[in-house]
Amino acid sequence: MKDLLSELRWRGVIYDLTEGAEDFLREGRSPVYAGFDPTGPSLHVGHLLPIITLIRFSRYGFKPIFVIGGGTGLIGDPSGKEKERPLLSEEEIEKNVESIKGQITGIAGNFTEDYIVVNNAEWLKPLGFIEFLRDVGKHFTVNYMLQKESVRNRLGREGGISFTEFTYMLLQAYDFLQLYDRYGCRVQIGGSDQWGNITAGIELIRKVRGERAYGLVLPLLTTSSGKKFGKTEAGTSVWLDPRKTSPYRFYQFWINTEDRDVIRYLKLFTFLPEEEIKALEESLKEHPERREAHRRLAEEMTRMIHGEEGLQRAVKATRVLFGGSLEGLSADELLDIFSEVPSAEVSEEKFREGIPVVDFLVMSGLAPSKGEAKRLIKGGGVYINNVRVENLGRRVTPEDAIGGKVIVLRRGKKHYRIVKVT
Ligand code: 383
Repeated sequence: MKDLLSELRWRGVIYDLTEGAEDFLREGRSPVYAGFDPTGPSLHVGHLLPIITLIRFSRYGFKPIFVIGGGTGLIGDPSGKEKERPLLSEEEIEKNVESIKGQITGIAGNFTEDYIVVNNAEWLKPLGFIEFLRDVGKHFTVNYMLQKESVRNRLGREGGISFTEFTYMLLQAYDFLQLYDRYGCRVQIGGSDQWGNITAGIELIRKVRGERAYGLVLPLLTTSSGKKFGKTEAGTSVWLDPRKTSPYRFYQFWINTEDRDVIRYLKLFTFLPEEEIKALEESLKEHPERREAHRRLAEEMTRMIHGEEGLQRAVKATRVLFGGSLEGLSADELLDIFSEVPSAEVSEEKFREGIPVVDFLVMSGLAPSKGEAKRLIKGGGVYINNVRVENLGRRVTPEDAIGGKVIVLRRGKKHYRIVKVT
């Protein structure tokens, strides 16, 4: 790739740019920033695009600054929100700041050492109200603030907008000024919902320092079938925290990308070069059944967030669903992998001396009758923990329970039952 701007264009990263931004990105250099409010204990895949884009900038000499909104998070950004948010407590915000900081350094550190993570509570908390009104508020008319989409959207709505959220844009504007003063930062990026806040910062820098600053906003993603990007089938967010979304689920999220979206996502989210993505596009066209593009996307993303080991476990877990070995997987991982599979329970007591496999199959609901169970076993179509049952007289014993807790039964290629020992 020749230059940042053409790479960003080719990847489809640019939704809009402020005036002069293209020239500055071509010829100028300065740190670049994006902000993340710690409204929860974890980031989700919806936050990844600005993070990855900042890392892309770093490759062209723009040092990335990740701002964690320990101050702004106490106020609440109305952008893109239909309703006023409840305030979060200071303790909660502080806790969230720490975990989000860890997530960001965990990702950025894989790619560069030359980046900054800073908490805006550092300057927002000591800022006095009178000082704020004189040094920041005075540079904005209420008329200007009322024009912002984030405010307009709420004016006609029930509940309106509080003075607190109304003021949010000025805090983000003040952040940009602080980053300009501290680091010479002249570029801010964010999702297109951030346009109003970013341009407010550009205004402030122009008014109080007489300098130009620039903004670039990224597309808000939707899938080709019109759903909001970043949700599972069940409608829950895909989190970066492995305790909230396991690496296996994370991998599944990416590998289940619709065919129409997979190349777009490879461009937006991965660092694969143009030629490799072209080759994957070719493969998708010629051999869609191989799912090479999907697999590559899931691999790149899972490795980026959960490391090589997380990726290997996710791949292994995925193979289990296709009859692969269960070796090395824990009971909890198996419950996660098979969470959509019907399950039965057996008490530890009843189970202690073992249960004849034929009975076990009926009890679990995998076979309708003993006769059918026998027929299935004879036909070689029954598996315990993905190992074929060869012997009609076999008993299922506590030794079969993985971690003492779970037995995976399978009939044929894909009919599974989970039996939990309670
Ligand atoms: C805070 C202080 C700044 C600059 C930005 C901020 C945060 C910003 C915000 N961003 C969203 C968030 O934190 O609320 N006011 O959840 C999301 N971002 C990024 C991206 C996105 C935005 O973190 O579009 C999605 O992820 O900009 O909604 O000085």
